[in-house]
Amino acid sequence: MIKPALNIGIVCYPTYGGSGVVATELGIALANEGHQVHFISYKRPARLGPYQSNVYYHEVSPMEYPLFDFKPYDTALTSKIVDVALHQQLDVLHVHYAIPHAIIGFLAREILRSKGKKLPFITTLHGTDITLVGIDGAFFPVVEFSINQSDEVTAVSTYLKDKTLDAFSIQKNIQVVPNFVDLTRFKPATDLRLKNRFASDGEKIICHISNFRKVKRIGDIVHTFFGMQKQIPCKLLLVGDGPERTGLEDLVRELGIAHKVLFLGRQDAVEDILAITDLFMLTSDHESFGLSALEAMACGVPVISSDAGGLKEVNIHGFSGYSYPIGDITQMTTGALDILSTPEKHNWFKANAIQRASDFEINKILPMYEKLYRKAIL
Ligand code: GMT
Repeated sequence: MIKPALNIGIVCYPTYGGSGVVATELGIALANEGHQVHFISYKRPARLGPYQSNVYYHEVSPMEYPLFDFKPYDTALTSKIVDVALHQQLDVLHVHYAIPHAIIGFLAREILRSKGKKLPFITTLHGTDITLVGIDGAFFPVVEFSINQSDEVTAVSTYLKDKTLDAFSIQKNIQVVPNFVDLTRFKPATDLRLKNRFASDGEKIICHISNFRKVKRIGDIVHTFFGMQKQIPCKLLLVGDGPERTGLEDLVRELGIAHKVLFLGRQDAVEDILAITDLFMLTSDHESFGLSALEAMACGVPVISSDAGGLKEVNIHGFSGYSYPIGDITQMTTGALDILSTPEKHNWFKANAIQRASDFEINKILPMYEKLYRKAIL
């Protein structure tokens, strides 16, 4: 039996953070399945791209008023959800990142209930909304309450589910729905011209992509690369931007490797860069999943990661790469050199990385969300 298409509202951060990327890719995939998808945010999500069928974007712009030192975004977002739900006949709302979106989902649902409209909401927990920010006293009671009030709750890894259950008093079932990757977009390169722009023949490309926050411990990657470049010809591509960038630029100058480290800034087409990469590094302090590592693996790139949080559920030690204790630069250097030591070994890890990434293929994960939406609507 063909199931009817749904009208789905998606609330997310529109910037370069992982939760916004997951929300956007999910919305696009749902639209491709024939659902009507309405993104509600303060800026057009970065990965949304140009017009696509079944995808709509509703911008939230809280008004200015002299009384407001802080513009009341939460109130404006709630009002926008209520408006979209009523006029676009939303069936379900999916909010990504608990703060403040889960409590806003609750408010919108209750306002709509008072108007005779049902709008169940699903909250997806992504990581720092629990591990760093959510547990802070400034947010704790609201996060706990709004998780419990959600019609359905998902977490992107078993680690994050367990963390949430440890930190809060949760009565709801939390379903693990892992992040996903589109293997038709993230795939190994066939045209190596881009690689030649960064590296000369025989030089290996090491890459890291993030929002350059302290939690990513990019200094560990620079120190690992420092050890590697003494042994093999290689270049380090650092993609992204954020508060740590200036300090990292100073560090590579101090180490005398500035000519081998390229800061590429924020990039939209990360798949093109990953496709010409030989080894990816993600050595964070905390990581509930590590989407960039999965995207690298889909491109046939082995990963050196820390064993933080959900990262070890993604990168399998000794198979798709190596996973080491946080901050263990010595082992990370040895492991990276081992993966790249011979073409045969490198190819073995590359093939395994693709195989592991295929466990998270978007077509395997999308039905889990669709099933949850239909359950919440009942
Ligand atoms: O840390 C980031 O890059 C941003 C953050 C977010 O929520 O925007 O990412 C979290 O969600 C991603 C998507 O689910 C996960 O892949 C990241 O592991 C997670 N970050 C942390 O847990 C630090």
